[in-house]
Amino acid sequence: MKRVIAVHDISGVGKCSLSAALPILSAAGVECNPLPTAILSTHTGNIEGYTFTDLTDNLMPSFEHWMNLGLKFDGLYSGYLGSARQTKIVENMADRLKDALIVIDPAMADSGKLYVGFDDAFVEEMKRLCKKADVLVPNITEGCLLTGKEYKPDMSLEESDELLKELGKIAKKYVVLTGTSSGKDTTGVSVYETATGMIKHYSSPKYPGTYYGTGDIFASVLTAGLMNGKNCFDAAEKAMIFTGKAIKETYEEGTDPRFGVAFEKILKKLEG
Ligand code: PXL
Repeated sequence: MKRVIAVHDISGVGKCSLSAALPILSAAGVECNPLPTAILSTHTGNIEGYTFTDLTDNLMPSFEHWMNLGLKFDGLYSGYLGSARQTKIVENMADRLKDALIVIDPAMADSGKLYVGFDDAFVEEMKRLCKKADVLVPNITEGCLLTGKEYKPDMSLEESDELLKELGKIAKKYVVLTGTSSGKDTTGVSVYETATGMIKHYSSPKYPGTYYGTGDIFASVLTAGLMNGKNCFDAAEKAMIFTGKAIKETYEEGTDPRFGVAFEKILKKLEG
């Protein structure tokens, strides 16, 4: 069985980060070893009063313990980090896991804005970490921050292709850019292969509202697909379809989208 270290926070409510990575990778038959970066009561998006406990000092000792046990890891999958110092720690892990696929979601911003708690200095640190990515998985806002391009809410596919190519100078093998769109009723993903310059676009219906945690669901299904031997284009398409279905379930249920999407109902689609 393939084994992946997942370096994300755990938010008790919100179905993002490790609360998505663990069930999704497990359902897809991949062992997920969580390395929590912080513990929060909820995610930080549009919710007041959340608690935050930083776990920076636990990261390297846990990793060293796993190395001392002689464990082999097939992937390192990082997402929301709890402090700027954690970017260097994850870089160090990436350097030491020579045979692992490094998947980095620079989870720090959306809709043109940095998440609460992050600043320009963090973006600079994240830029360095992203150079370690075999597969880099930013949304449009994060892509703009990583490349210094100005954020525009409704980028055309031509514009997002330019952004993809710039991001391709950072990532080693693939860039999977989320939130690209060919029209106002669609959202989708674009995949860029650095070795060939090939770009493919996949699109899905767009639902009104902001659905929190969907970036983490997407990146987790993508990572599972890559671990299970899919190529990056097919893995990204599958992840988009899965995330779209989870959003549709939630939209139809009419629950508060701040508390996450109903991916549990469709987890079985990841089996086999
Ligand atoms: O889904 C991204 C994410 C992860 N973790 C925390 C967050 C967010 C987005 O707001 O706040 C704690």
